[in-house]
Amino acid sequence: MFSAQDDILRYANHVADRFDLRRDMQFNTRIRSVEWMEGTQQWRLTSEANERFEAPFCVMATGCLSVPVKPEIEGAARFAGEVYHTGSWPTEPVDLAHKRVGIIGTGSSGVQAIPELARMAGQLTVFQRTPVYTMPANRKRMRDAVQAEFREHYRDIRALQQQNAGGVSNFRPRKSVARTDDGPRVPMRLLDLTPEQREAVLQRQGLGALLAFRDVNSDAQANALANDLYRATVRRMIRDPSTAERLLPKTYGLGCKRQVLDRDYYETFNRDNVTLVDLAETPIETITERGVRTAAAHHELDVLIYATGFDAMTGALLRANIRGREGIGLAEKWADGPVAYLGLQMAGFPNLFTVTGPGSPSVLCNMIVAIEQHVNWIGDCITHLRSTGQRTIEPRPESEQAWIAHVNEVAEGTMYTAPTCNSWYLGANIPGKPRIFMPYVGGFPRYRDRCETEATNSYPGFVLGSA
Ligand code: NA7
Repeated sequence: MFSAQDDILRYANHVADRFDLRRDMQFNTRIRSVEWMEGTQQWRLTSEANERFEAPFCVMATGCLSVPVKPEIEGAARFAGEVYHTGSWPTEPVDLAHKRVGIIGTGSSGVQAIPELARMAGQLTVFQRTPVYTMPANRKRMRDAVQAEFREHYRDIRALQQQNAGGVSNFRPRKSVARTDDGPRVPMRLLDLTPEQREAVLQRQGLGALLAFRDVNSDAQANALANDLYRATVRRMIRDPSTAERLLPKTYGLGCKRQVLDRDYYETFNRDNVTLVDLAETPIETITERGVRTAAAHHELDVLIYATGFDAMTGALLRANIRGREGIGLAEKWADGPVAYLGLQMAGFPNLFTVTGPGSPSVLCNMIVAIEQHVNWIGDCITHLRSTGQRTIEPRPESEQAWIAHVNEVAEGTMYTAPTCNSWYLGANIPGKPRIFMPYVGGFPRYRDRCETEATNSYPGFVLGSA
């Protein structure tokens, strides 16, 4: 359960080989511009090596979290030690033994890297700007009996994924007795439990149990209670009370940011070789040749690791320099935030498709399920155009506007968009990026039905052109 990066990479390579996909792939090719040629009704892509490619359709499958970002910190270029970003970690092993390592950032990447780094490094200094809510991942080896049952029910699992808001099956093996109690199957309300019952649930199931209560994500009072229970539990896990206080999130609630899962995160701060620096108290003033200077101290480092996240959802699309009809750039169209229909297409950009684009379930759905649905929809759409003698498709501007209004409406009132919440879902991690909730929170089945209605009715929300 919870495959590691090397497992997932091996699986991706296996799929590429098994289905003979490599003959259609060109690696190490960064596209620097994507232009619509009105005369030929083709997209022209130009690579950094000035190779040109022309095609009637262009599918941007550029990923939601594929552009790592480093904050601009004064003096950063001066640092003479090794520098890494968690999102572009080298493929060759990095030797950290006996080194003084610093890490900036405590999102998923930081939280998951910190315990590993603490085991490998001589000293680890964690620079934390905002504390995080993190739950134990309970990563464990999948037992053979469990795996056999997943295989046996493979088709049912795929069908169940289609019916679930997050594209997950929630399949639980029956034959093998689950060794841990994973929590209530039917979500209960936290507010319905007595204090003793709450304590018993936490004791039995750990912190992750808080996420199983349906009111924690929808009711401010339940959310505040869950946040208190979370903090009380974490206080008991950390030996040094002042470190514990610094690690506790207090300015926002559970459910605002993408849920982080960890292994041994809090326990790591009980190690002698780990130091927490709270940037809220002592901000970074500058990076020097030999380390990081905060308002309180100079931290000498051999290695500096940025776990500072990604320009999410729109970053890769905006960097590709896409120009549609009349040479209008995507950056111009999206100056106030991403505008697209169903997260699949943009008015003014005919025959350009985005896979898991902003305004689609994307990162709020099992990504494989979301990607598969988009790829199938795009494939069917191109087949439809070809079989009906049409050459172009793009959304009607009014469809885009109505969809954006709906995307905003369903996000309204959720913990994701609470005024105290800052997350990459909102673009809040990138200075100057418009604050817009980018993924579609209305659930995968509802979204898929909407896409299917478009296809079965010959795309009424789009304009189709024959020449
Ligand atoms: P995230 O979740 O965006 O986290 C980035 C972290 O870096 C977060 O703790 C930030 O603090 C911190 N950060 C960013 N800029 C700075 C500066 N200038 N100074 C100090 N700290 C900073 O990225 P991840 O890579 O962890 O995870 C992204 C997704 O990948 C994750 O949700 C999973 O879906 C996989 P902040 O909270 O902004 O104060």
